Formats: sequence, C-alpha cells, structure tokens
Amino acid sequence: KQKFAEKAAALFQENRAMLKEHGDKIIDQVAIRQLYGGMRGMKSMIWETSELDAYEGIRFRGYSIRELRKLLPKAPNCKEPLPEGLFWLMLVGEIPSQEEVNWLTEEWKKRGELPARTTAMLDAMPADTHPMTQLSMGILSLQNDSVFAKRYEEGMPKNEYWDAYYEDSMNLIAKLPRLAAYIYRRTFHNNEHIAADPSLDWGANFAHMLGISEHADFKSLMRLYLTIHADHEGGNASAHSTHLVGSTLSDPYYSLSGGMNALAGPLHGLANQEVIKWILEMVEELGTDTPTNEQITEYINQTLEAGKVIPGYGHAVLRQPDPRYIAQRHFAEEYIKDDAIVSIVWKLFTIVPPILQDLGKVKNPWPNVDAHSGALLMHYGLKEFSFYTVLFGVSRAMGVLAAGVWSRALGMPLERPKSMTSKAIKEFLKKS
Ligand code: FAM
Repeated sequence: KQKFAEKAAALFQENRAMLKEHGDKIIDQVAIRQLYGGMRGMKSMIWETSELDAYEGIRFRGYSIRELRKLLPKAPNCKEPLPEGLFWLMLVGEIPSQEEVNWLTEEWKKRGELPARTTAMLDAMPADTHPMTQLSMGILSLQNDSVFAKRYEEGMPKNEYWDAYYEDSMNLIAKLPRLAAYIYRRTFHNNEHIAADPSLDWGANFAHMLGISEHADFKSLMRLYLTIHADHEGGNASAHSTHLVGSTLSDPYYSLSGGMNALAGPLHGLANQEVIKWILEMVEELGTDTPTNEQITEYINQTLEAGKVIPGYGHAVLRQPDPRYIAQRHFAEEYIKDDAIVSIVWKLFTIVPPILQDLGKVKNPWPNVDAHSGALLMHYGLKEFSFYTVLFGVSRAMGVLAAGVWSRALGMPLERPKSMTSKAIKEFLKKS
C-alpha cells in the first residue's frame, strides 16, 4: 500500500503538469463507422495496469505472458506464476519479490472469510440459477461491508478515495475463491463444501476448495489460469463496465458486479462455456472423440450456415493467435498432450482460421483465450462448463480492481462520453 501510494502520488503530479502543457493535443480522430461499430480502436480512457497490442497480445506493465511465466514468483515445485504476483505487478508496477508475494498471500488469507448472509442468500436461490448470476449477486451481497461506501458517507476527502478503494478491493479479491467455490459446490455437489486450507496460496486454495482434484498439476493450472485471465487493457466489456460504474464513485462491489454482468455475455467471457459445449455437441453428433478433419470442417460449416459464430475464434482487437491461448497450449503439451478433447482443440487451430478467412469479413480468424481453457478444465474433472466463466471472473477481478484503485488515485472523473442520434449524423453529413 505504501509503495502504491508513493507511485500514485508521483504520477498524479506528473499527469497534472503534462495535462497543463499538452491537454489540448489531439491524440485520435473519430470516424462515423466507429460510432456504429462499438467504438473499435477509439482511444478514450486511461488504464495503467495492462496494454493490448493487436499482434503481440497483452502486456502487463510491459511484460508479456511468456516473460511473466518466467519472472513472477512461484509456489514450491510449480512452474506457473502465483497470481498474487501479477496483482502486485499491476498495482505497484514492479515485479514483486518472493517475500512480497508471500505477504500478499497471507494478507488475502486473513481477509478471505465469507459472511453468513452471503451463503444464506446463495442457498435461497434455485440450484439452476446460472453460476454467473450467483457470482454477481454474491459480490453484491458483500457490499454491506464496503469500506469505501462507509467512509464516503462519513465525508472522506477525495485524496483518500484510493485508500478505501484499495481496502475493499483487497477484501473482495480475498473472498472471491471462497465465493466461487461455494457456488460450485452448492450448484453441482449437493451443497457439500470443502474448508479452506490455510497452508495454500490463493490459486491452489481455490483449486482445493473446488474439490475436483488434489492433483498438483491442477493447482498449477489454476495458478496459470488465474494469472492469464486477469486483465486485457481497459476497453474490453468487463473492464470497461467495472471502470464506468466505479467512475460514479460506486464502491468496488457494485463496480465488479457490473463488470461480471458484462463478462457473462457469450461474445465475451461466456465464450469459454460456449466453446466446450460446441465441441462436446460435435463429439456427440459425430459419435467419436477422434473426428477427421473433413468431419470437423463439415461441423464448422453447419455452425456458420446456421448463422452462429465459431466460439473461441475472432477478437475485437487481436490480429494474431492470442498469447493466452498459446500459454494454455504449452501447458497442455507438457501435461496432457494425449487428451482427446485437447487434440480436437489443436485440430481446430488449423481448420477454423482458413474457413473464417474465406468468409471475407472476419477481421481476426485466430483463436482467443476461450478456445483452449475448457479442454484443460475438462481433463482434470471440472466438467460443469456453465461454471467456467466464474473462473474467468475470479481472475478478471484482480485486473479491473487494481485498475480501479489507480483510477481513484489519479482522480479520474465521472465517465460521460457523448452520444449522437442517426438524425444528428444525417444533419452533420448534409453540412459537411
Ligand atoms: N465466427 C463467425 N463469424 C465471426 C467470428 C467467428 N468466430 N468472429 C467474427 N465474426 C463475424 C462477426 O460476427 C461479424 O459479422 P457481421 O458483419 O455479419 O455482423 C464479422 O465477422 C466482423 O466481425 P469482426 O470485426 O471480425 O469482430 P468483432 O470485433 O465485431 O467481434 C468477437 C469480436 C470476439 C465478438 C467475434 O470475433 C466473435 O463473435 N467471436 C466468437 C465469440 C468469442 O469467442 N468471444 C470471446 C472473445 C474473447 F476474447 C473474450 O472476450 N473472452
């Protein structure tokens, strides 16, 4: 917190001076197409924690996923990074030492308990409530304890916003694995729960509480998964929703719940459930888990002819295979290369892109993060794919909340862009 405070105060002053001198410089232009086209590519916000390059993919504070898998501190006997380290990096801007990450692990353990009202509320919901609905509501049920909301009500001055936002974010991230594991066990395992193991780090403890496999490799997978899904710069729907809600000075609970509602859409985070559902339906329809290239091609064409998208392929910004896909592929190559579903995922990598390219309209024919994740989870026994987006959400919380702390520290105002009507566009065109 102290390290963050020093860095944030310095950047706040720097930005003030920079804006005084350069605030009126034009950094981008807006075409009418972008107003109708989901604001693609429009530079419109500040996001400190990560930046996306269309060809290289995501970089967290300048580090690629490949570099982070080497550089971030690790748990004993595990090759994958501890996600706690990525949170530290996003917040503080420096690769943490092992001691610093251990401190964060311990801190989240202390803050991890769920209040009884949250589990009581979840227990009162029909078991077939989608896990993402349960996650969003579970997060909101924690809002009673918001430090930010309480201190705001008591008259907190602006220069303390970040401090209260930080406390809430730390509390919320600490609780998310327990909340998510509770949702999983109540929905799919007769409401039989597994207590947290105080000897484990954040990601491994999550894996343990899910109760699927005590295999060390599954814990490694969870650490990798929670690291690579954390952030994808500010414009993606879950990040931008969290950012927008937070800009009204709603506290982190309201903000993250909003972000999770955006993640729950099939064009965004829900794509991970859609991918595996689509693959399993293919296996069932063809009656084999070793389909030929011709059979897969036929199935892809059927999907497209039905007017549907191929889940896990395409991206609003990326124009190359997603490095988050590649990281998961490397994991699969090392640990589970003979898995039948993984083999289908790899075949799709060669078959889907030329087909999408031939459509002539798809800007990125390559796989995104969601094309691979389900096959890995299935292998270790996490087969209930309607839960997959919750895993994405637990990870995404780290990025969007770290960014939220920065937004409060930098004094970001209420977000309020300008909208236009089609009539106004016509009038503009008449005049131009
Ligand atoms: N399969 C079939 N058609 C696709 C496609 C795909 N995978 N990806 C794009 N297209 C179509 C798209 O529907 C649009 O068609 P229309 O003009 O007829 O509406 C056209 O190609 C141009 O789209 P684009 O400019 O290439 O993509 P967008 O920036 O509009 O959309 C995605 C990006 C991700 C929504 C889109 O590629 C898609 O629907 N992919 C499948 C769903 C998916 O995997 N989402 C997860 C994205 C992931 F990274 C995440 O957020 N977790």
